[in-house]
This record gives sequence, C-alpha cells and structure tokens, in this order.
Amino acid sequence: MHKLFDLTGKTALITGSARGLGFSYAEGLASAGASIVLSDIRAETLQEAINKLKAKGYNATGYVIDVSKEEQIVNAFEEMDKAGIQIDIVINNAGIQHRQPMVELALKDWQRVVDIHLTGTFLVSREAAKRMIARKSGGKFINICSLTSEQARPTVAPYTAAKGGIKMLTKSMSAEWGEHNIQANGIGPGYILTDMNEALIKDVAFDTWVKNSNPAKRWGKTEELIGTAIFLSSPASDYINGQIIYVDGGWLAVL
Ligand code: NAP
Ligand code: GCO
Repeated sequence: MHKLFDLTGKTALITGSARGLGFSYAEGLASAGASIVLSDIRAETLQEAINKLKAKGYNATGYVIDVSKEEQIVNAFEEMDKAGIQIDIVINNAGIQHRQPMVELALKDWQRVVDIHLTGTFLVSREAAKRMIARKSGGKFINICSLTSEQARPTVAPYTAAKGGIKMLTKSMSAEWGEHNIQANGIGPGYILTDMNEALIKDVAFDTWVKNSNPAKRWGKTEELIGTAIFLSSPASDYINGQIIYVDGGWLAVL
C-alpha cells in the first residue's frame, strides 16, 4: 500500500452503509487500513454488515443512526465519545429516492428526501467537525452527490435539489473548515447498479437511455466507486478541497 493511500490508524464513519454503495465504501476503506464505523437505520441489517466486515478481519463497529433525526446523530456521537472512538473520515452516503411529478408531490415526501440527503449531511458533518477542530486532528468529508448535482431529469425534483445542495454544502465546508486541515469533497456517481435503481434497471427504455447516455455504454458497478473514496479519504488528497469527482463513465463529459 503506497503511504499516500494508506488509511491505517484512521477511523471512518459511513452513513447508510449496511448495503449498497455505502457498504462498498466501508469495505474499500477497510481494505486500505481504516477502522470502520457503519451506520444505518435498521439494527438487524447493520449487524449483518458489521459481521461481514469482521469476518474479513476488518475492525468494524456500528451505530443505528437515522440521519434525518438530529437527536439520533447527537446521541451517536456522544456514545462514540464515551467509547473513545474518534472519527477522522466521514462519508455522507445515506439516501433515498422518491420519483413523482412535482405537481403531485406532497410536502412530506419533499421534506423527507431533503431531510435525509441534505440536512442529514449537514448534521452528521457538524458533529464530526466540532470534534476534529477541538482535537486539532484535521479530517476528511466525502459527500455523496449525483449526476443530478449538475443536471435534472423529470420526477426526481427533491433528490435533485438535495444533491445540488450537497454540492454547495461541500464547498461551504471547505470554506469554513479548510484552515483546520479538513478537506471536504464529493463523489458524484453516475447510474450504478444498486437497489435504489432496481426499478430503472428493469425498465428496458430507461436501461437503454442510461447505456446510450454515457461513453462507457453501461451502468456502473459499486466497486468502481471505491478507488475515488480511498483517494479522497487519504493523504493523497490533502490539498484538494471543495471538489466533486464524477464517477460516471463519462456521462457529464458528452452531449
Ligand atoms: P440504496 O441501495 O438504496 O442504499 C441506501 C442506504 O441508505 C441503505 O442502507 C438505507 O438503509 C440507508 N438509508 C436510507 N435512509 C436512511 C436514513 N434516514 N438514515 C440512515 N440511512 C438511511 O442506495 P445506493 O444506491 O447505495 O445510494 C447510496 C447513496 O449514493 C445515496 O446518497 C444515493 O443518492 C447516492 N447515489 C447513488 C447512485 C446510484 O446510481 N445508485 C448514483 C448517485 C448517487 P436501509 O438498508 O435500512 O434501507
Ligand atoms: C434516478 C436515479 C438517479 C441515480 C443517480 C444518478 O431516479 O434518476 O435514482 O438519481 O440514482 O443519482 O447520478
């Protein structure tokens, strides 16, 4: 392992990491030497994920955190304080999708998507950054964006607004925390084969559109996000701040 990409001695918190891209990030950072703090909303799937990492010999623990609930976030960080767990890296990954035309969209559904993605990223990052600054340790934030941080499609307005907000929140984190040796960057995955997109993958027309819309002519795989996550978590990215790296097969590069 080149020392620039070595995460030995670092502890990473990944939200929404019991499955999907979050679990891939967790496994990837663990393979680079990090101790992992998983978190998710369902205790049973969280424990299964912890067991999977431990079975591979990785150092893993976890906390049930619904990132839309400030009290759960604050309590979890206080529990980590008591356990002597110091978070060096945060991947704000937790998220849901809600597909519906805006004119039919209920406020509760708008709010839920924005609360989880955008407000959840703010709350988790606030709690982690407070501690990084107090102990003068520096730190890393990787906020999960999307193609919809840059471009919109119909029926996913709350998700798009939230992901656009996360792009700019990432830059705000850089502006306020850069002097504390904290780097905040984003990863913008293209269309990746996960449960979130199950319905889209099964839709022949949508599947064809995805494949025709990126130079790679295919959906991305969860493991194809790991290298960027390790890079943005490591010393190799210590002078990169406020950037979003799109892992999208070239989607945003072409007309
Ligand atoms: P996924 O397969 O649906 O997994 C989402 C994870 O987030 C699940 O573990 C889920 O927990 C958890 N979660 C949901 N609501 C939560 C909450 N309130 N608090 C904490 N955890 C919560 O989704 P994914 O495809 O892996 O997406 C992960 C992230 O990548 C999301 O932010 C998504 O917007 C982003 N992204 C995905 C793609 C893609 O193509 N897949 C592309 C760009 C960006 P449960 O297991 O309990 O449901
Ligand atoms: C959708 C998808 C997208 C992808 C991803 C693209 O309904 O269009 O869920 O939002 O998940 O965000 O980058």
